[in-house]
Amino acid sequence: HLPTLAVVGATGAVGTVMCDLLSSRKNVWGEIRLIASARSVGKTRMCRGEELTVQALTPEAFDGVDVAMFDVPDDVAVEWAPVAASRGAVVVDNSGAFRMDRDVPLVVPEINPEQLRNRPRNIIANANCTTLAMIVAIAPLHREYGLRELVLASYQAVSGAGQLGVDTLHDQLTKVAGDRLLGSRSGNVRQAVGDDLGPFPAPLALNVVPWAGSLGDAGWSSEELKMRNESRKILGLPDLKVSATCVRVPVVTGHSVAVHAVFGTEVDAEGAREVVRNAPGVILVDDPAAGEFPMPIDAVGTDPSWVGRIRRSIDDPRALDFFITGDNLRKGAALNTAQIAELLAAEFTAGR
Ligand code: 2RA
Repeated sequence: HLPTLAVVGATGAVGTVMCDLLSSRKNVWGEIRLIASARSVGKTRMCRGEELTVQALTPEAFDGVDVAMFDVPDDVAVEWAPVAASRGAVVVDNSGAFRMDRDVPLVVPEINPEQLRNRPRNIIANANCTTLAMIVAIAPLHREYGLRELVLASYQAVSGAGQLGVDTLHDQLTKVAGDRLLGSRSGNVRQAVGDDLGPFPAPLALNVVPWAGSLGDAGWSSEELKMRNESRKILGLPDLKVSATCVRVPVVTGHSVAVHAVFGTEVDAEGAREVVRNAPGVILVDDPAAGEFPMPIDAVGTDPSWVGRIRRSIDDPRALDFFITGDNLRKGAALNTAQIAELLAAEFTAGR
């Protein structure tokens, strides 16, 4: 018998992509159970060609479940992931609640699949979408050149803040469309957009907002701290220097990161391109003369992280500058979760 899968948070932005992925990837699952909060119970979703009815989040919903994917807010994950684990499920959690827990591996299948075995709590964490989009390209370069430091600037899409983020941007774009004075000295974007900012601290339409997440220590945002802490854990480099500035941009889906990476040895751009060409989960899109660079409008809906603009730093022969774009709902969330869950499914199938 094939393993039973539960998808918790099945009706959110990530859950919806998850159902698409489960319908298009190799089918390794027996029963699939969709689970969500009270307001979604009874809704139906197409998954793998079957119409499934969303069930309530209760302890009993996990009975007989082998693998449970969670895409819910941190506080819900803190309460419910241990419940699912106590009922015998292995949990793959996409919230921030467990990522830095020493007893919870933070797994990216292309980079550290061996960590999957080390799961005393039967919980495995999925990294933050901004970290994930970037790290699949950083890891092979680290293996080649020995990473010492990362200086990062993100360009994050509104779907990172869920469906409400997407709806907010589209509503704002409607409000600012057509007024050619907006964004100049004589046209006030704040006024045109009004007070409804959705999940963001400022208007996103015709703007960039240097903020994502909540306020952490010393002025750093939670998103910036995640990029640092999660990169260190995934790469197994506890002393890696990381400085990130996280910025929200008026893009629907596709997180991008501008990277300045300093290595232990001298680097060259063509060598780095070769590394990226041969690495799993990334594609090289690096021909500026032909107008080819990584961009969200092209990367959305695709699995790999797109890497381009690779240059050796002019002033440091050990440093590379480059640009990465990845679909924050796919590799950034649902796809990485699905890949981890498929490795677990293979364990179940082999063990039976
Ligand atoms: C964002 N990374 O883009 C966050 C969501 N997990 O808002």
